[in-house]
Amino acid sequence: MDKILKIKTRQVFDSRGNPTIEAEVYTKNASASAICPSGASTGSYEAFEKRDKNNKNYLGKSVFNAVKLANKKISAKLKGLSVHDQERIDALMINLDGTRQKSNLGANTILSISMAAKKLSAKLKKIPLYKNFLIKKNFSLPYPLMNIINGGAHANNGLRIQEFMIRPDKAKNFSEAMRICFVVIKNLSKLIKNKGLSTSVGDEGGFAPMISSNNQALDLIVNAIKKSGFVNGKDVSICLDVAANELFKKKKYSIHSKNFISVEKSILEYKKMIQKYKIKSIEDPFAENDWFAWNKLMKSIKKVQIVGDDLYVTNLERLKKGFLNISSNAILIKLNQIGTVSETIDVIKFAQAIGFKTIISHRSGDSEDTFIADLAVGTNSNQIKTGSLARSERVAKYNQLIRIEEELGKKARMNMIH
Ligand code: 2PG
Ligand code: MG
Repeated sequence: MDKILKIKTRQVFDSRGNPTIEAEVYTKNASASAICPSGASTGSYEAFEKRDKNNKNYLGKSVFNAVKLANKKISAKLKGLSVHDQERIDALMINLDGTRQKSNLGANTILSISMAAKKLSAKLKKIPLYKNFLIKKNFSLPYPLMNIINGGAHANNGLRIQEFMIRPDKAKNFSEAMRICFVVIKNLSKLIKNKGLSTSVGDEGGFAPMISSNNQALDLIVNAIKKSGFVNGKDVSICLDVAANELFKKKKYSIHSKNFISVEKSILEYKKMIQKYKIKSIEDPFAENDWFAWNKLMKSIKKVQIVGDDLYVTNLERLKKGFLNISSNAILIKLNQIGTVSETIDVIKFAQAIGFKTIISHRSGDSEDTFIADLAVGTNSNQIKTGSLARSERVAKYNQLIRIEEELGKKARMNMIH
């Protein structure tokens, strides 16, 4: 048995320059480490992120208390457990925390250890990480959802919708998926430059030009797709993350312009947008508690992937509620929304059993850790959302998927998109 000897954690920094926690799990002869990501447009049902609110030196953002708890309390608790018994490791940390949203120990503290344990288990079994999840053979690669124009909380350009993404539906393999996105992004860059706008990027590596109308962003992307020789809606599809929590006030939404309008009117606007731009996927079209609006949208449109992110926060209870309410047909999966690898796997299993597409996702504050690339392959997840082809913390995940595809060789195939 490969017994856990100790846990060592430290404060490191994420891609936005904010402190985050890195955990290292040790057995006698080996160790593995993992870094916890952090979101900006967070759902209110997400698990708690522990930070030192009173530490002025780091403007309340340091994680030294979490580090202390992990190195002493959690380390002592996990000592002697088999590193391969992920469920036990996670259950012990959940019990030690004892709260609904992991507010004692912090989901960031717990998750970094949970992920590091999973990695160490794979290392000791001498298998790649992706082979240490649900799928044991017939692996498939996810379609990338590349966030090529950033708005909302991830940029300061005034764009209302947070993420304008492309998905290379035509790609027969992952390398081809990357090539298609690469070409579209390079053409988009030229188009933005030609308009005299800046090609600087937002938090997730997508361009963040100073434009404020959704349609302007969508027109740019449609033109980039065309210029690249691809057909919008066929070879390449446009997908959105509205992050509507941020655009919601008094039962009304300001998704399509600065004006707040009703759910019914917002749905009409969505319909126009879907038709005009052939949009194939919309994440968080409405706010996290507006179950009525989600259901209404599901009833009003067909053949569009509706993705719950802040709605579900990778939480099994909320997913069950959404399923009964017919709220969406896909779920975004973020490990740190729930706080352990085991709970994340449970949610993925349930989602797949009810026929939902699972989309593994980064956070807007992320790191060089590529855990989610392996998670996507190892759970047969349909898509992965991990930013644009810019900023190393985003590109690192794509590069890991390229390595996995290479390693799988002839056995590698793409997941089913439809
Ligand atoms: C989202 C995510 C990731 P954040 O809303 O889907 O793109 O953003 O990490 O800021 O919540
Ligand atoms: Mg989202």
